Amino acid sequence: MAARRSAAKAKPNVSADELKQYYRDMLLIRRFEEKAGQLYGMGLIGGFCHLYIGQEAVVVGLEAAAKDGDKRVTSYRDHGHMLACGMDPKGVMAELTGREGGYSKGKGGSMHMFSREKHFYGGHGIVAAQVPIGAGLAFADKYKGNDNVTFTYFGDGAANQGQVYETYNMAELWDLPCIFVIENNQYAMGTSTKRSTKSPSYWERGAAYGIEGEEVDGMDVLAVKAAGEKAVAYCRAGKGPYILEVKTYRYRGHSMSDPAKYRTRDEVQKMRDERDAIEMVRQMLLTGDHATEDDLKAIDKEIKEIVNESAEFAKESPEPDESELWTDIYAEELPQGEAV
Ligand SMILES: Cc1ncc(C[n+]2csc(CCOP(=O)(O)OP(=O)(O)O)c2C)c(N)n1
Ligand SMILES: [Mg+2]
Repeated sequence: MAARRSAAKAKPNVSADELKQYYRDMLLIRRFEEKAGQLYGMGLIGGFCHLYIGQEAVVVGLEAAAKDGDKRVTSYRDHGHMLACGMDPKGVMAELTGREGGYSKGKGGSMHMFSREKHFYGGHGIVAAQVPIGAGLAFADKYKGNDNVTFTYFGDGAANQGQVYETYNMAELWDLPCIFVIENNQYAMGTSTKRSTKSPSYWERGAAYGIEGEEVDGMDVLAVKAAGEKAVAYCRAGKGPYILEVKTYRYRGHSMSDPAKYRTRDEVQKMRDERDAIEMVRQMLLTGDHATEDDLKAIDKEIKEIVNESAEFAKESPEPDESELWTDIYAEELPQGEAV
């Protein structure tokens, strides 16, 4: 089976309520990340912190195509993925500040959070390490005989790693229900895709392994949702893995310390002005008469409150007790069949 270019141009019909939900979900990620940036600046968040601002439509569009039981795994740029799959903003923010109320009891920080309840399997600091893990999660579902799929997210930089291609080979060989989502934000730290590869159409590389895939406009939440639905249907039908190369852009630096010498301010501003995913949905809501300015203001206010509450919780939650140094080190053996 050869890969083919079949960009999802046909946009799905969505109701006004669904469109408002995507607006709300993307705005939550953006405001949460802005707040995380502020708390970092105040010294309340330590270590690494990679913000997702600009890329919101990717996870919101794909989560709109997911069902209960589907799994997701990603890199260190993970806050948006957690919020989009329904994890509690308070637990995520408190993990960022290293507090007891965080998803990893304050011991993991920004890059190491998990939720079995929401089937979120991290949060991985080693570039591309999550890719074989994603195939493993998909293997577990195939083995159990259910129709769940796993969204395995990674960046354009990660896409040049060897383990990605070993994983592609096994995933196709065993028809694993794994959607490889390449979040191509055009940069790996300070290295642009132009400087790192002569084969910049990452999804097409799947052809070498017989994996189908396509490129998607990652600034258009409806295009992402449409492509996600197609990929999900393919995987659920037992046809094997699928690659979505989602073209996106991050507005902030790679992490909180980034001299930003590798791109111009104008380039970033142009994306913000002309391609912003949240603004696009905002305009759709207004021009389609699905919402008034006042409706949108009310949503903004509601999101602001959720984010402020999460920040308050993250400041007030105590630091973990010293005894926590000795917990969660070894995995407890789980009864057969309950591993994931
Ligand atoms: C194996 C490994 N090599 C290098 C690093 C340092 N590093 C962290 S992020 C990163 C860039 C990855 O870029 P990309 O995959 O495009 O993801 P993005 O940060 O753009 O989301 C690098 C080289 C690392 N964490 N792990
Ligand atoms: Mg990148």
